[in-house]
Amino acid sequence: MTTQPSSPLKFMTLERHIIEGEHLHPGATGQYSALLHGLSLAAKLVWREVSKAGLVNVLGTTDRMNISGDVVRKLDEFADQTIYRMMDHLGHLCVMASEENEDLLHIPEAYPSGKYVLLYDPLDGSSNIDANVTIGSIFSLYQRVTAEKKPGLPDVLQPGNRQIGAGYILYGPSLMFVYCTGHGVHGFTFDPSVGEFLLSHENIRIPARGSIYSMNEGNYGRWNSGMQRYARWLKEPDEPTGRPYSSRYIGSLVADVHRTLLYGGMYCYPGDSKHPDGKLRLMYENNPLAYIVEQAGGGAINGRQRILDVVPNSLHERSPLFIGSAEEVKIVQEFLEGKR
Ligand code: AFP
Repeated sequence: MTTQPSSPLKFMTLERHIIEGEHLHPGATGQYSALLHGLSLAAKLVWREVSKAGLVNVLGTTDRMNISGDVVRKLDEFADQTIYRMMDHLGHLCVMASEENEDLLHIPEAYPSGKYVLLYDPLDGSSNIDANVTIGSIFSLYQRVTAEKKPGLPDVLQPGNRQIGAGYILYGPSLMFVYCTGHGVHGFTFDPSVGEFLLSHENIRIPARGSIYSMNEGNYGRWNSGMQRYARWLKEPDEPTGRPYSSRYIGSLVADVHRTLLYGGMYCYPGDSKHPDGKLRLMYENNPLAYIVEQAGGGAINGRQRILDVVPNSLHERSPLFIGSAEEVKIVQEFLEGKR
């Protein structure tokens, strides 16, 4: 007996999804789509290397420190160069900036320059690499704002609310590409048997509330009193509010935020007495993730204001981050403002 599927099977590749997205913008030239396509190709190349970690000589550190004072690992360097080389010759970018490089990354003169700007964190959570824990790449896209021949800092130092797209790639048990161009947040899982990213998480919406919190509580003693009160509140038993919450902390921001996006809850990286602005980078980590989480119905603040409204002063500036379910962000904000 043959059985007919009750509804036709729909396989949506990332490529087709990007093109369908382009059709929502009459007059689109395809340049923006080409950028997303380039990034998805870079993801596969980085994944190829990450998935061999442990077998070939890609684990461990280089002898360099990056601008943030972190030791550069071999895979950091590989991911950084792979993304740059994949994107530099497409003709759609005018400039790039990467968490691993102190200065702007200009497009070589031999290649045409375009109207878009790319910021990226090539390998977030890289201190987890050697333990085979999920890591990721994060990217953020802007439109060029300067008119001079050579693009400059103003093109890159734009507030997060000017992003025209953002996404991340997760190198975990499977390879995932999650992106948003202002029309919902969509997740694609790589199917190695066909070599394609296939739509697996359509229109992700973050639950309005959650019962998981994620923070490095080793820093508790250096937090301000509002943050300490909040951390204690999360652990107090209280049935009506679902407390105590569960604690989960991977230590790869991109993976912690991905879990928060799917399950709901709260991720916090506050400033403390030693590092008043925390550890995370506004341009490469906080802005793209805030854009995605907000587009999925959640929120992201730095304790004083919405992350996306912060006007950046420098390429590598750090900022506290409180990101997650809309209701949970309101609660933490009340603690930080001393209202609880
Ligand atoms: P790396 O990419 O240098 O490993 O930075 C990772 C990170 O910025 C973020 O992904 C983690 O959530 C955070 O640092 C972990 O840092 P702590 O050790 O302070 O919790």
